[in-house]
Amino acid sequence: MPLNSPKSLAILTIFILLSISQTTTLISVTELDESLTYIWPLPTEFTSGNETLSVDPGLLLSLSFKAGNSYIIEQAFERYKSIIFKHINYGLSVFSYLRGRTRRSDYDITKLSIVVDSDSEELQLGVDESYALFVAKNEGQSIIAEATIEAKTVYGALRGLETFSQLCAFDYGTKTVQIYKAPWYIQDKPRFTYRGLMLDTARHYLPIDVIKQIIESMSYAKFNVLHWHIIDEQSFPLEVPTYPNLWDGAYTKWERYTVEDAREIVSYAKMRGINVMAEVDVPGHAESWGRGYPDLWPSTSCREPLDVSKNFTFDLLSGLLTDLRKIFPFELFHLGGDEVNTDCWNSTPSVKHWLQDHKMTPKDAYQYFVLRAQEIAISNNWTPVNWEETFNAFATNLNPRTIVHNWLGSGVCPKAVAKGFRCIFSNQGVWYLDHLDVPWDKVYTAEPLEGIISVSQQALVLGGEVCMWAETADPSNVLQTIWPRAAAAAERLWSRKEAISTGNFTLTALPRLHNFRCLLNRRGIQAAPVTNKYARTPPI
Ligand code: CP6
Repeated sequence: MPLNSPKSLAILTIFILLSISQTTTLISVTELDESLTYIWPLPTEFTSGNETLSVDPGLLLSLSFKAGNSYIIEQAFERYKSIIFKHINYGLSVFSYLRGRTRRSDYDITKLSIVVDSDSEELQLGVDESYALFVAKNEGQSIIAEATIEAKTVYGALRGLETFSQLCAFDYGTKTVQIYKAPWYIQDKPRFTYRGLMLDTARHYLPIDVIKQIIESMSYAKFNVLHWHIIDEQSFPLEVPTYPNLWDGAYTKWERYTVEDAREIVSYAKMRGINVMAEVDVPGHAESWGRGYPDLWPSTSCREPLDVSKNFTFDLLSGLLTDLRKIFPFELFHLGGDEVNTDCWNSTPSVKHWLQDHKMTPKDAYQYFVLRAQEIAISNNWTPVNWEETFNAFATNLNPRTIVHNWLGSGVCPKAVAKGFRCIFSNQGVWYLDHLDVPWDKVYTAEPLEGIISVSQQALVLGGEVCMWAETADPSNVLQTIWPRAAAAAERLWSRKEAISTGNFTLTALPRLHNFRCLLNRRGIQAAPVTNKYARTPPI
């Protein structure tokens, strides 16, 4: 083939373009304090050494899984490989290889072994997320060093992969990936089973790609539940096949999720070990439902709470939840129940008569609505979660399986667990991410078990959740608002209390969080600076 033929020119052009696109973008390196361990959240137990091991960019996966292949692990391995070796120039390594510079034998670690006990890929609350990770030299063997992840489930293996990726550092001098401070022996498991982040897609619509980016970033901090507050009074962005006018309540027809979109989010999250808990907030916060079905409004001047007096309201709720059941396999379902202002039930004649006929006060009707909604959720084989007002108003009548979701201050979890209910901690004073004035250390020092002394009652606190209410957040700022403060909560929820609660946070946690924020940036997540007080000191 002559060198000036169109074909060879095309090949040459492609090669040049590839080489240019391989030019690495370098992000400034911060000095690391050798005495700290830069894994976020901090593992339960670990020891490290002072060796440096290089990692082969052609790293191989050796998976031992009872069920044979695991698509979840294979895909995760590929994702992490592209994160770890992001700066490795494959385009030129073909030539380096021919020159004999990057043979496998040049690297210490050429293979990652993952051993998983269980043959199930079922993802539910309480799935075993523990793992052990070893990275050590193998004296006198043909393999120079070994990296091994052992886990009970594929989801434990995913957590181990994340930790492994955080050990890998790109060395800007040699342009290779290195693991410092080897040998590593890590045994890790979460402190709490429920580690959530709430997204509100009703105040501002979030496109699927943004939601996926948030889910991907959640997995970096080992979160395991995405609480999707889909609908609220302002908009109803979800397709509901049985009641096809409901999504008339979306802002526009472009700002909507089809059933397929929602399924895609659930499966994208599952691939990262994250459950999706959907929320349908009733009977308050539901004005938008009536745009498609005005009968749900008590009257045109009273549009929420939903009309408690009509059978249609509960028929629709039942149809809606039955449709959602086919999308959301997670065992928990959030029924809201917060901020219900019943005044307008009393001021709407038809509803007022209904209340009188049934000898109900507006508060009784609020309870009646919440309990009927719970029955519908339970008949769909869901465990109901409700905001704390429901517990505060009629605790003993709630279904005993109810999980109480805290938000008003820190008082309710101690009371709920004393009555035998399970609880999720989301104190708005510390874990509402839209409160921009809450500094990272206030997020970090929030303690879900505060005020609960009995060990058996402590066990009823499933964990906690940071909430990203979206009145003032949309795709332009949502990631910056979530990160890095959500990471502070993530370490509180994952790591042992004793390991992170002692010492001077400015010395022990802040540099590590700063480093994790930098990791998010390197991985393409627009996390904001940790604090405007942590300016870098100029070199002397
Ligand atoms: N929307 C819904 C909200 C809030 C709640 N529920 C909320 C209330 C107070 C603050 C932040 C958010 N915007 N549906 C409360 C659970 Cl400060």
